[in-house]
Amino acid sequence: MGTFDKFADDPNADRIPPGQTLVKGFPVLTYGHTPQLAREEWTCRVFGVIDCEHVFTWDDLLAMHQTKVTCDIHCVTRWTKLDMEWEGVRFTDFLQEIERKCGCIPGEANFVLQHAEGGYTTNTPISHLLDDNVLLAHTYDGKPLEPDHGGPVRMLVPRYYFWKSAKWLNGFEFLSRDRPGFWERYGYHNNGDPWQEERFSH
Ligand SMILES: Nc1nc2c(c(=O)[nH]1)N[C@H]1C(S)=C(S)[C@@H](COP(=O)(O)O)O[C@H]1N2
Ligand SMILES: [Mo]
Repeated sequence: MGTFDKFADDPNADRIPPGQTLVKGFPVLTYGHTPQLAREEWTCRVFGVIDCEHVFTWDDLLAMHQTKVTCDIHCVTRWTKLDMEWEGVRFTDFLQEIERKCGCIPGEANFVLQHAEGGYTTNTPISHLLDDNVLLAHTYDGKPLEPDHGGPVRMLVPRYYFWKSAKWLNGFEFLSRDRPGFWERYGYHNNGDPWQEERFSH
């Protein structure tokens, strides 16, 4: 009671990080042009400090275990959208496929740089990608993911601001030392936790 009275009329208040506002629609935030890629044309190259390079295809992705995720998304431009429904392949399941092709992921591969069509990148410690709801997502709201939102395949990393989820995903680079991605080089926070308001690095 008392301090929490202001939340009494909003059952979702504890799901909205500081400085965020709920939206009903699904805003599009893209730097540059929107690639138009058919699902069958999609590829994802894995490279860096792993034992081999490998290119996965759409058929490879479809053959992997498929997972549905319902999550809340927080964008650094201050919108939050609740209960978004996605489907795709868990990053942890994808990692197992990488290990099958390339051998074990070496212990020195502590960071991952997501690469996207058009040159966008974003970096995270590999540990941030091991949550059950981190997906290579190809379906949103029961429909193929639209090009504006990163279709045919985007990353989904719900626990961090949405710039940490690359649209038009086309590669994972494994790194022994962290390397800032596109927005991280332009002053966005390296970590990007919405609950800590890690928006900018200065
Ligand atoms: N390839 C690529 N991925 C990207 C971006 C981008 O410009 N290019 N923008 C990022 C940012 S800043 C946000 S907030 C989300 C927006 O995703 P949406 O357009 O589906 O809302 O995608 C992220 N991933
Ligand atoms: Mo963003």
